[in-house]
Amino acid sequence: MSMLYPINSTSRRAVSLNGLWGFRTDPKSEGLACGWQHGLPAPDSIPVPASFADFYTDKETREYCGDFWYQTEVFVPEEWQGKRVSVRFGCATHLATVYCNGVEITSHEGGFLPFTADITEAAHFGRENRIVVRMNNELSETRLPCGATTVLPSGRKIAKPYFDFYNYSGLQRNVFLTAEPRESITGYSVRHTLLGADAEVAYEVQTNGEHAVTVELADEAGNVVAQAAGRTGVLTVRDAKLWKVRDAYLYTIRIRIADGERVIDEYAEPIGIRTVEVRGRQILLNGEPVYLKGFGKHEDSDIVGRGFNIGVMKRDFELMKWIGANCFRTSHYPYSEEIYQMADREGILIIDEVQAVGCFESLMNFAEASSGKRTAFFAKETTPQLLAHHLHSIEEMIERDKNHACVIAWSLLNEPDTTDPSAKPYFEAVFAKAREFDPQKRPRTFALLMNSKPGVCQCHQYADFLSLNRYYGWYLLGGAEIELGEAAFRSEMDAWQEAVPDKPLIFTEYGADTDAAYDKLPSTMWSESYQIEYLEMCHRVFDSYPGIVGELVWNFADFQTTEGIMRVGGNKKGIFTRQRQPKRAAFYFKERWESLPLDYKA
Ligand code: CKX
Repeated sequence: MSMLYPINSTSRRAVSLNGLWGFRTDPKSEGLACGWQHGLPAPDSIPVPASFADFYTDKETREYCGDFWYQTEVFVPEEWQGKRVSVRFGCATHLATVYCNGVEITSHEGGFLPFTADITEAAHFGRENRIVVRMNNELSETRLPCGATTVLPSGRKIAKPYFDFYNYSGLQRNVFLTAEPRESITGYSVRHTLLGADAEVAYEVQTNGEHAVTVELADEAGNVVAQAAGRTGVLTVRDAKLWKVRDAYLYTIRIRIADGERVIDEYAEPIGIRTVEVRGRQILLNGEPVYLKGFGKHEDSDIVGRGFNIGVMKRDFELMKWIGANCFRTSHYPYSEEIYQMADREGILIIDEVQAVGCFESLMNFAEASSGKRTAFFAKETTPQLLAHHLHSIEEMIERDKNHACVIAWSLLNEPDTTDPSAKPYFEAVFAKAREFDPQKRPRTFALLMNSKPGVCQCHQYADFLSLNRYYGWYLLGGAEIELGEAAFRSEMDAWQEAVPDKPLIFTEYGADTDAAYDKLPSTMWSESYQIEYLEMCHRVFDSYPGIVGELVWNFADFQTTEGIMRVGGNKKGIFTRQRQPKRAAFYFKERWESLPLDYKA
């Protein structure tokens, strides 16, 4: 299935289907038997894109877990006869089956990646058509992200995430109605090589037909700077302007299928030319060392939950630029495609994470983080099913994001259980697949939970660079004991430097929950002063190890989680509030990050 982002071109049409859709929960899973695929009885109206949860004032709907349905009417123009017409979902969380005029079209599993429902056969041209989507947001150990679903005596289902973010669901990203020629470009990839001042862009184009393919590259002024013919080839760019951190130059690649002079299909997209690799203890962009400064983030905001919000996206990028950040991890799932497009434009680096979170049996893994608990999450009867879904999600993520200059690495799991040898074959498969799918062979990593220590972790050898999530001074030895936290932190770092002397190491999480505008003199945990003291301690540690080449603090902003005794209105480790205003720590970061050079530690 093509993962190309919908565009308009001489041959293609993309019409937004965002707006108010019909909505119904289906707690007894009776919708299908009752014929809801033909149309929902008395639907409520709901905005798309958005998560459904936070619109509602009753707890049952907010916490709803089970089957639920969306529907809309789409007009398919008569002049699209002969084209392939599809509905393209940015995501549907977590399971979806799509119907057009009552006819089942397709199903998709995994709530954070796009899919297309080809409605050409079922659609009526020149008329309205009913699109109905049956979805399900239950959690299990066979699907990502992992969790459980419990059933209350009343029959109500409750999601029990093994992860620390709210199980927001629905049509959370842009939806398009698209028309493409029957013979079309279905995908393409680019790989960059720098040759002195010039660059070579090796490309590969996939189509579903036999006609000839041509490819050209235009600079930002629209001048064509390189051309080639054939499904594979090389575009040579003289005096190439490279894509750099916070200094992004974007060429436009234009691919055509033609029959003589007649253009059959045309697809164009901005691309940046850059290389990325790991060498020794450095992460190199265009052959030069980069020190990563930034955040683990979430797609999360008031009212719309995990729904893509173009305004929030803009504000987040402005804040990242203001604070001097250059990188973020898409914790803990691939984000909306528009966010990568913006990162490409802004020159912000992304560590792209697949939704493999919760692979550690615990309601929220921080509770087990420092306990030394040994489990064997990957030795279950259900593991083969989970692995198959995981590999498929990696394939989809890489297919979707492989051409983005901003994506410098793949994060293949967050805080998995790595302490039992049974994890090894699972990791081997996951890391091998990412290497196989990525034409650019980007570095691969995973975020290590506090339990995954040198000598205990069975899996860190698969990562091209190590990504540590560490909370000395918060979950472990915090408050008045922070000096013990620092000592324990340093002794773990000494052990890592010895165990892995030849790979870069970055922090993908460190942080302290902090109530905005709550302070104490002297500081106590949760106060703004403590957050800064905690960060100063962490940075003292980072600054004293040459092998540490990145600091992505947890989290960019406060975010919603499941309710519980550890969380007051969500996770408060944000450097910004959920409303995107600075805590005092933001000013502290701005000073630090603006003074650290890009090649810090080179
Ligand atoms: N890491 C000890 C995963 C994130 C959580 C973060 C936290 C944990 C910490 C694990 O999704 O939010 O507890 O703040």
